[in-house]
Amino acid sequence: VSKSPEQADVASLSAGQTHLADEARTRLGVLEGEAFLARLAGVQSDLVEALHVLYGDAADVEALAATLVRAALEATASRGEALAVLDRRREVDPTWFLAEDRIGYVCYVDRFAGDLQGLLRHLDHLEALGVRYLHLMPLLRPREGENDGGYAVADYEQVDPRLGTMTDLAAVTAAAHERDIAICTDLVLNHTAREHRWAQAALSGDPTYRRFYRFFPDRGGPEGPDAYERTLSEVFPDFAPGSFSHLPETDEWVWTTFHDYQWDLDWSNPEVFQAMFGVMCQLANQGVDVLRLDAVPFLWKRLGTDGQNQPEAHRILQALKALVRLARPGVVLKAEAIVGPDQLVPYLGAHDVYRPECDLAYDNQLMVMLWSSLATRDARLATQALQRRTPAPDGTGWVTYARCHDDIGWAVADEDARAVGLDPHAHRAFLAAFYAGRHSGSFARGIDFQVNEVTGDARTSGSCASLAGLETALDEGDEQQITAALRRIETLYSVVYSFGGLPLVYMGDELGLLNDQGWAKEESHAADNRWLHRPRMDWEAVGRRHVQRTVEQRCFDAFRALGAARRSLPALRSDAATTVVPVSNPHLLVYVRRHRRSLPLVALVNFSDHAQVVDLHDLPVDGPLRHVHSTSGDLGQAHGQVHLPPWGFAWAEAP
Ligand code: OTU
Repeated sequence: VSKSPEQADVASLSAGQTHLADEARTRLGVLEGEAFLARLAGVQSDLVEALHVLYGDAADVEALAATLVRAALEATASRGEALAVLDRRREVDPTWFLAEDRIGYVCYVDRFAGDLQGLLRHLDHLEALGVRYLHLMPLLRPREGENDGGYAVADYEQVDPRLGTMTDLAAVTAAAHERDIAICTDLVLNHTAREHRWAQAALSGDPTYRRFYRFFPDRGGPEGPDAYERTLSEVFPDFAPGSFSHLPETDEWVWTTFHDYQWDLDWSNPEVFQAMFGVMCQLANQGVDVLRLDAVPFLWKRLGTDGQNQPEAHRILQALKALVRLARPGVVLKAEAIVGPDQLVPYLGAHDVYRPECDLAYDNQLMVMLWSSLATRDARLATQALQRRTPAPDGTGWVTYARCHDDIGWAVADEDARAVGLDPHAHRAFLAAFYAGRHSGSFARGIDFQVNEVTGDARTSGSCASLAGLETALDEGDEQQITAALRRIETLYSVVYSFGGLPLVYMGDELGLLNDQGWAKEESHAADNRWLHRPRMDWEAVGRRHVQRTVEQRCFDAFRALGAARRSLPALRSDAATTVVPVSNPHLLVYVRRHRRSLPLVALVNFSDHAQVVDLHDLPVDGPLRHVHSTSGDLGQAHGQVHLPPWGFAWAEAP
């Protein structure tokens, strides 16, 4: 019987393992050594298969796999006792990050607390909100000047000195772990800053590092920039047009999907893979629990495609996942892929055959549907789009959110828009106009981001509160409008907390922080209006949350109550099943969450300025509902109906 090359490599990797087995037992002790070897047995075929697809032509896969496994062993051996304990706990409870009490928060370290030491002094604020997962925005040393909010990394081995040191990071993760808060940090895989030592070595002609990036002598030729750009789409058409940049030093072109100072790595080079796995191990061993893998759709390039979601990009993630499972089984990978749902679910491992890949992925579609429903006062598009989705595979989950540090791209699928009688292009244009406040009757105060002159598409910047109408209402001093805006924020987040996924609160949303009007004053930010919604934390506003009837108190307490309710019910776990239920009232989004450890939970959401009635006959339930949490504190249940206030929501247990 002849073996496929993959099988042959797995076999010889195993043969070389008598040696490895001894080494593992010596390095880790008998119990940990056996655990490592058992994990290796579980991941090695995934690893070898992926490496074959990626590097079978270019490298000796067996040797490469052996080197990577040794690096994983090294990481296991050096992780420290506290992290070894965490790994063990999470091996026993592998869905720890999907539990009902995992509520997330995301902030820039400097904007939230000055630096990493400062962060240690502000953990109480997070604790009060019920936070058990903290995403710290990019914190490795970026290039000087413009650095895309830290997404242009000049050194993966150093923390941004303005924020602290690797030792400070380890102190933050240790302090967070004491409070059962998991720490997430960014890992930018697709590109480095042009100031990174790899890029600088490449620029000075070092052949090893020239192979880390993609250089072109000119724009022409069958595989030159012009040929690629025929099908690539632009991410930043406004301030960084095209996907290649000219280098005056060497008079050649380099691949730059994002800004000209962010050089795309060439992942078809196995040395890039090895180097990045080293970076992962280092971060994991500072106690980082979750790695947010930035811009993963772009990792593999192919002529004649849009350069996103290539099968090899998935293989890279599968190989990295296999190695992380081996080295630090308690560490979770989160995919940042802002792509359509059909392209997105595969990042959670859902291929024809399930292959472990990322554990979490951002639910961009839910976010867009929430804002769309808010603008139109109509939930039919959301119902249509959300009910036909493929669920996340077992053991994985979504990250749900209303706002993040990026703009909102109006990703409404043509098919969904048409199914509810909307013109897709017109609806996307309406949403951009509405949220930029260009539509009469709009409550929103955002601004356009990256208007694409060719397609006419526009995206939107703005904080949750300003987009939800709080800024307008406060300016007008209209108490009724202030209440409406606060309800919109609460109701949006009620979905974020309950739809199915790890909810992420974007810093400031819990206090209704408005747009940062001074965003353009910082020179390195002036070209990028996403800084409109990246304010500094307002600690006076935090103080006002203790003062009755302030905006901050009303907002913060609403978030707290959502958290408390979520923690009380397994049906609100991130991995409980979600079913969207179409109902006759167009203003309502209705969904049911089911988990074997509790009764089904019905969520009712009213996207209208007026009170609405829900008919129990419309719902898949057999009797009266039991109130769990809601805007008004009760269901107003009478004569087989439930009453929802304007912009209100209700959660109820169903018999
Ligand atoms: C990410 O976003 C980050 O979130 C951005 O802040 C960075 O600028 C960017 O990467 C470059 O590092 O295009 O508009 O499918 O959509 O990676 C945001 C993923 C982006 C991309 C996403 C990117």
